[in-house]
Amino acid sequence: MVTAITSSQEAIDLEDNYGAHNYHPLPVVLTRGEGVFLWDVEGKRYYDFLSAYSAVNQGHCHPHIVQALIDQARELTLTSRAFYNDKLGLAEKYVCDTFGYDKALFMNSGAEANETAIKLARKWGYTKKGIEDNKAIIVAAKKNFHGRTTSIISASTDPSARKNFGPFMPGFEIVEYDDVPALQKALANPHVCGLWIEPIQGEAGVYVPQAGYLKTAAELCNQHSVLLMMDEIQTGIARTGKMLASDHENVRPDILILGKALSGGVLPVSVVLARNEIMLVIKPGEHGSTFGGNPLAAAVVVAALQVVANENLIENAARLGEVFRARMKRLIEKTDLIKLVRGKGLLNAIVINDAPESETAWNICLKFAEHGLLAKPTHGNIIRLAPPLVITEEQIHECCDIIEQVVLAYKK
Ligand code: IF1
Repeated sequence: MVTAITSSQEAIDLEDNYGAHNYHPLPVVLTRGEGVFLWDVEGKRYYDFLSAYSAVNQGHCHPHIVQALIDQARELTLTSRAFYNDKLGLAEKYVCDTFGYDKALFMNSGAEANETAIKLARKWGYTKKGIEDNKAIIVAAKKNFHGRTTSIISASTDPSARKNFGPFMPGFEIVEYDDVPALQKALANPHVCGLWIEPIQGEAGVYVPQAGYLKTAAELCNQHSVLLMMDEIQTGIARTGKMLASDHENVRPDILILGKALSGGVLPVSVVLARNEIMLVIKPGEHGSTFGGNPLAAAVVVAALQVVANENLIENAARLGEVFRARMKRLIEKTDLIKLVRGKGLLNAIVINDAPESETAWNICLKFAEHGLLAKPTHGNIIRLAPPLVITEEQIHECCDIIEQVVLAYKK
């Protein structure tokens, strides 16, 4: 009976033999994390340039967050919402004050928060906008990523997310992202209750819409009495150099959806925020979750958001994002392996100059790992580069040196 892992290969074999094959990880087995660093079971240290898809913006195992977790775990972890607990209200107030909303509804995964937003928008559509029964439509964007549930993938345009998983949920209309005329047309339909978008499309390869798109989308929603449902699960909590990516255009979504870094990565917590007139359409018994709003999560959320404020993570992401993109732009002048760099704050991607289906991005990531930096390719030969926001300027330069060294030495 194996009780502890002694080599990377052993861990890889175990996962391969006993785990479902729903992922294709880089061949690195991690055992410890601290701040911007991860260590594998052989003791090699890496810079983390994925941050668990932006869930560990505060850095791995942040002491303030871990302390809150331990303290609360000793007191009370779960009661269900059949009863009140003495931590949930504090966390609800904290997130409402932080993001400027009246009400919060806590769930666990990002997918669940998006499901919650869909139910909220539909019920608002029927009870407030007066949409005919079962006719509500939510407008979503091409190349979106909102999670893995059967309803959510019904709005996906990614064949690998959908193929053989039908039949699909009706009630979604898909429009081109970053396309104002398409929005004007779609939102004019009186059956539309919500526009459901990401302010920057993460999975699509950190695709940043043109300046003004979000602002115009918000105005069109207002004009047509449609709720703007913003999925900031990946872009929120300081990642893009503002608390929310929507803040870059001073847009206030009607329904704000957060997850990932809301807990600093120590446990799954998501939340949906809205004004009273929207949130209060859901009545007791109509929505919920066994674990949603548990006191352990509530204590962790407050600590995780305190770290964002105490350690100036917004300013750090904004400033170091500029440094990072400037370094990448200089690198692009020295190589034709990279086509472009794009992103905001510390959510960035480099686009590799090769066929989307080629293995170049994957092979470059293997080389990055050899040189002590972990990143993962996304669709279409794009590498997302998103370190924890606690990274220092000196460390950013060291990481840019690694990226530069690997890219300039790379032979196709
Ligand atoms: C996986 C991507 C990132 C998200 C947005 C909702 C969710 C996500 C904007 C769902 C989750 C993750 C999930 C992870 C891969 C990852 C991802 F490459 F698929 F697109 F981050 F870039 N909205 N994104 O990005 O949240 O239910 O997972 O908590 O393997 O599915 P969840």
